Order: sequence, then structure tokens, then C-alpha cells
Amino acid sequence: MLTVYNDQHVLHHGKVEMFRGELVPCFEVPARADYVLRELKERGLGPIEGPAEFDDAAIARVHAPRYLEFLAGAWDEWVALDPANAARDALPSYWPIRSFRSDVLPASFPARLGLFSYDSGSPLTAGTWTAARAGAGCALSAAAHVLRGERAAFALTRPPGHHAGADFFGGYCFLNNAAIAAQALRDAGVERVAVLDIDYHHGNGTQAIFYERADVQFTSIHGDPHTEYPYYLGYADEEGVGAGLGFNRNLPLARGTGFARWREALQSALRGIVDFRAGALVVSLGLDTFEGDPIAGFKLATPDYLRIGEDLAHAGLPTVFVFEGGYAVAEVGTNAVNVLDGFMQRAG
Ligand code: OKP
Ligand code: ZN
Repeated sequence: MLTVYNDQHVLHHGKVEMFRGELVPCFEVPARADYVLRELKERGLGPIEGPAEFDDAAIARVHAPRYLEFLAGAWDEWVALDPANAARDALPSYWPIRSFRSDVLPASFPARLGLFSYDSGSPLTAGTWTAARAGAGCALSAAAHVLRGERAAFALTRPPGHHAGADFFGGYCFLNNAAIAAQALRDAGVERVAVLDIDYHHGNGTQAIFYERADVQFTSIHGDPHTEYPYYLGYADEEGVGAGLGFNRNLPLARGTGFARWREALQSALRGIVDFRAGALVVSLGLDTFEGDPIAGFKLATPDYLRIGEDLAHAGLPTVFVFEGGYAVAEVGTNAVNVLDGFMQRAG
């Protein structure tokens, strides 16, 4: 399987995130991608390339112009507030809650930082835009590879993407790589695209992007938002709206769920994807379902990821894998590559 690797991911390197009144070291660190890259090479999973040149219009198919403009200039604005900010991550402190205005774009940068985000755990750093933009390019190149007739491709990038909406960042995510890949597949003529999100955390950004659409089906298996991040979306009764009604499917599972129960949810998700008659599949590949993950609560074990890959291959679809979460850093490479390896073994 071809991997499209974002070697600029290191430019996004947050120092701290806000957690219960304290600034704590970031969980989403560059070493995550390094471990996956190393495992791919050790196991000889296939060629590893950089992303091809691409047009920013492909990103603007998913994200709002004023949000992209904000992201591209955010670091310079942050440093312009105070030269000492060059040594600090940008984190928001103010948000427009319900009934406040979100149509006005305030002149104040901290006000806009909050307007375009939903948590204080997603530091924006000097290289965030460059890294995230190159990551979107990886997702686009992986999609292009599948459009050329390959069975599958893997976009290996960070920061992750599935929490980013059309005009917001959060959950360590800035550009929604999986949504950008899905939209590119649609724009190249694939009539129905399925996105399957198997990260521990609900893909609230991806859901929001496609919620009113019948041409992109979104399915997510995740920790029950009653107790798990991102809390405010991801419940089973969210089924889409308008033309999108019936094309959004959430399968929340209790914290503590093990592989047998998780796999039943996967089988159910895949039946729904086959019934939808998807022409291509985009997998938001989070590995934070692992039993050793420091910020999540499922109990999947390393060999289980081989089975997941096999089950995904069994759906028989051209598949774009996009790297998302997974914070047990020393194990994330083995677990990620197990999924891809299991997929290729079953796909033949
Ligand atoms: C991103 B992805 C940790 C609190 C949790 C947000 C988690 C974002 C997960 N101290 N903060 O879905 O893996
Ligand atoms: Zn996650």
C-alpha cells in the first residue's frame, strides 16, 4: 500500500494544552508520526512518497474562506499581539456561546481565535498552518492514488483532522483531511462516498461538514459522548438532516468496551456502508481505541488491529486511510500498520 507522508508534520509542535485548570504537555506530539513511519519501513508495507502539488481550491471545497484566511495568518497575528508570544503557543480564552454573535468577525485576534475554535486543548503554533496544509495535500494525493485504480492508500500526517469543521478547529485538528479526501473523491466523479471514523473520539467536524448531504455517508464508532470528548455531538439519534437524513450514523460505546463488542459495531457500520452502495471509503484511522491509550477508554489490543484491517478489506471498496488519533506513542506505529497490513493481506 502506498503511504503519502507529510514530512512537514514536525512544524506543528504544540508545547501545552489546557486541562482542568492546568497547562499540561501536549499528547499530540511529532513522535506519533515518526513511530508509524518507522514501522511502515520496517515491515516494508509499500512505497512512501511526499504529497503532490495541489490547488488550495480543494481545501476550500470543505472549509470556509474566512476560516482559511484566519488560519493562514494566525501565527503572525499572535506574535503581533506581543513579541514574547513567539515563544508561546496560541490558545483561546473566549468563545461565542449560544445566542452570542458569530457573524461578526472581531478585529481582536484573541476574539477571532475563540470564534474559530471550540476548546482550549488545541495549541496553534508557528508551523501549524504549513503542517496542516501539507497534510491536506497528503489526503488529496492518497485520494488521487485510489482514483487511479489502486485498492488503497494511506495519508500519514499530523495534526489530525476529524474534529475540524468547515470553520472551526479543536481536538488537536485544524484541517479535516478525511473530509477533504472524501470531497475530492466526489469531485472526481465517485457518486457516493462513505467516511468511517474509528478513532476513539467522535468525528464531530466530519459529521458537521456532511450532515445535510446524501452523497457522503458518515459513520462513527466512538466513546459515548455522555462521558467522552467531544461531549456535545456523537449521540445515536443524530441521523442527518434534510437531504442528509439517514446518511449519518453514530455508534457510541461505553468507556471500557473491549474488542468483541467493538467489532460487532464495526460489522454493523460496514453493512450500512455496503447498503449505501458506496463507491469509495475514507477511513479516519485513529488508534486511540488501544487499551494503553492515555486519554481514551476502550480496550483493544495490538493483534485486534490486524482483524480490523481484514474486516475493512472485506467491504471490497477502494479505500483511503487517513491517520487521526492514538497517543500511546510507542505502540501507535505497530497498531496503525497492523490495520494496513491486515487490510492488504485480505485484499490480496
Ligand atoms: C483528538 B483525536 C486530554 C483531554 C482530551 C481532547 C482530545 C482530542 C482527541 N487531557 N482533549 O480524536 O484523537
Ligand atoms: Zn481520538
